[in-house]
Amino acid sequence: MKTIGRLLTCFMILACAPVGLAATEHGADKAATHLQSTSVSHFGSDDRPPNIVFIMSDELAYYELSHMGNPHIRTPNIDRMAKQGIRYTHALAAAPVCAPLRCALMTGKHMGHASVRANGGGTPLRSDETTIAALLKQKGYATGGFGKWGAGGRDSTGVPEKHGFDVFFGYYDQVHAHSFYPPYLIRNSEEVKLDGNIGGRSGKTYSHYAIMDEALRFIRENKDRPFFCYLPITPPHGMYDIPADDPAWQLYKNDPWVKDPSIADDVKNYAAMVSMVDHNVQQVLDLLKELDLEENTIVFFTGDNGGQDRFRDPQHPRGFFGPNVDPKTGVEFRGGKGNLYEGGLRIPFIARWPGKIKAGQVSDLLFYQIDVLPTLTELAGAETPAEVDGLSILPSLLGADVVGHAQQEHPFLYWEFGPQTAVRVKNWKGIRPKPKADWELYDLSQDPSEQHNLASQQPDMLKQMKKFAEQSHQPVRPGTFTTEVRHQRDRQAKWGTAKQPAKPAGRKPGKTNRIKEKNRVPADQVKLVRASSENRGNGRLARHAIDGDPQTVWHTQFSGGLAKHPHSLVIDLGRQRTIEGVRYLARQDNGWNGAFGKTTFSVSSSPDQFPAPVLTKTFEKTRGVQSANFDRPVQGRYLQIEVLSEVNGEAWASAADIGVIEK
Ligand SMILES: [Ca+2]
Ligand SMILES: [Ca+2]
Repeated sequence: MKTIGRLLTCFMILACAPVGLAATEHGADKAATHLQSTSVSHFGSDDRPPNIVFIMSDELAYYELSHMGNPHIRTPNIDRMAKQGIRYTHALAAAPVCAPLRCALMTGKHMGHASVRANGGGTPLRSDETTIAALLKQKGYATGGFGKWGAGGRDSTGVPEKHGFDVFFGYYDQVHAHSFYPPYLIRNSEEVKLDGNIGGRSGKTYSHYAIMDEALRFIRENKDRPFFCYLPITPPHGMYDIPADDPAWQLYKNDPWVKDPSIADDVKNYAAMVSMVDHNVQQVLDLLKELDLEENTIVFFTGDNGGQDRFRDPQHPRGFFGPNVDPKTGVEFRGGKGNLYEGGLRIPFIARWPGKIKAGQVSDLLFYQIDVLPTLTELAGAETPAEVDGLSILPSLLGADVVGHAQQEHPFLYWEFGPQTAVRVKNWKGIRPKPKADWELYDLSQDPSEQHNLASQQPDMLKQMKKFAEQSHQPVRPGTFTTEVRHQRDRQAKWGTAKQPAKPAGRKPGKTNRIKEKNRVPADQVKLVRASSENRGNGRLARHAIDGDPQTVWHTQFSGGLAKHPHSLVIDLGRQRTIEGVRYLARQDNGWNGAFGKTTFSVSSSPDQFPAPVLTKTFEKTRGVQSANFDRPVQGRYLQIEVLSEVNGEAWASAADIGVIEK
């Protein structure tokens, strides 16, 4: 039976899908793959189709792996995996954010057909939709998902156990997934308590460890039958928390930047979280080896959406780790997570299968996440539903001769997200950033940073793209909830009963505060007389405290000797003035190191002698502008600021901006 099935499959593929299918023949190819539904996989071992492990790290960006040249982050295991298998340079997300791309990945449908197109967190798949897991389950696969689902909250039509997963353990809702210490996780819509957790940023049970444990157990328990292990794991997505004793820290113990107190803890945690993921990848590979499953298991490692320029500062305008900047050439991808420029879409994508995928390959095949479904169904000998927009990349993975047909390419790729629309035709990208904006057109082979708009020079290309976009978009039809009570409870579980840090007044995430008052002595009339110390090693100079720019920071010395309290600044106001008070702005990045605690202010007519302080003020831990108002106006030209303590009780002082207020 099996032999006949194989022969039939080969015949049908050869008959229906000749090399180099044109756009109009796409339908014929679908018929061919559809006919495979009765077939068996001829890619696994004799007695069973191959196991599939698909690891997708949330937010891990294209240039955040060490084999891509990242100077800070260490990923030795993923680097080795890439060498042992194939690495893709033009793998793209199907959407630039979590929820829609998870929907697209699972259903094989692009954004014009997807049921989840918003990133609210709980929008569900419809009950009539088919997923990778459901199709593989029909072929006898054990199906397990571990991590963040994001394609339907509890009590909706989109829950994973109604979409082919025997088990899904982790987070259903994306807000829930922000905490690594939630009071509970979800298994098949039921709550699984996590010991000692109340939500927020600390607790006893690190959720990701529980999720990885369950995934590894799933592989072990299903070692004697084909399995699909889907691992949409949440690290390094924030909140950026990782236990201090995680083995990942070992990789960084000698790195000067990790010891630099002026670099925020979240930045260091992010790197360690990526290395934790790297360790997890090796755990999976080690387990497959131990179970003697390596040669019948294909393992994928990828990111979910394009990189976000997080942890930006003046020295790192595209983010501390440069997720969208090639560290070898400096060439940048435009944009990032959330938009349809290349920065929002380019993802790492690696596959390894000893003996089946030739080692050391780098492929520039252009494809996107909707192609995963048809790839896995072809691999498993499962049906590919007719409504699927993706194309199998199996020939690229295993070789056209092995698969029995050539690698097909998309006549075009399509995206929409909120007001944005984009179309890709080979090296050409058309993008309309908002409905009323003009289309832009870029030749990515010459212009990977999307800087030179060729729309006016290539009207025919753009006309064709607009047509593709028009024919691709259908109105969205999401699934439904029977009740949102448990879904809302999951969203609340992010903070649980933990104290949610008060949002500093007037500061939205990512917003930079400024001292804006009209009677501030203008920054260009103020000069630094002296400072007790400054850290030159990383350019955190004392003059940055009074330059009027909230992005530049003064930090006291820590490299080449640690300077301790009291720290002081003496400022020349240019002439005798009547001073009412001072405004202090703590650093606006994610760090708190050096934020002023107890501070005194003295005013004098001489830079060398100061009377007793006119005011002693203890500042709070906030990014907002803080006032230190004198009891009554004081005359003088020079201001001395003495910092006696830091908000966290550490040894340093730092300031993003200090403004002197005149009467
Ligand atoms: Ca994401
Ligand atoms: Ca500054």
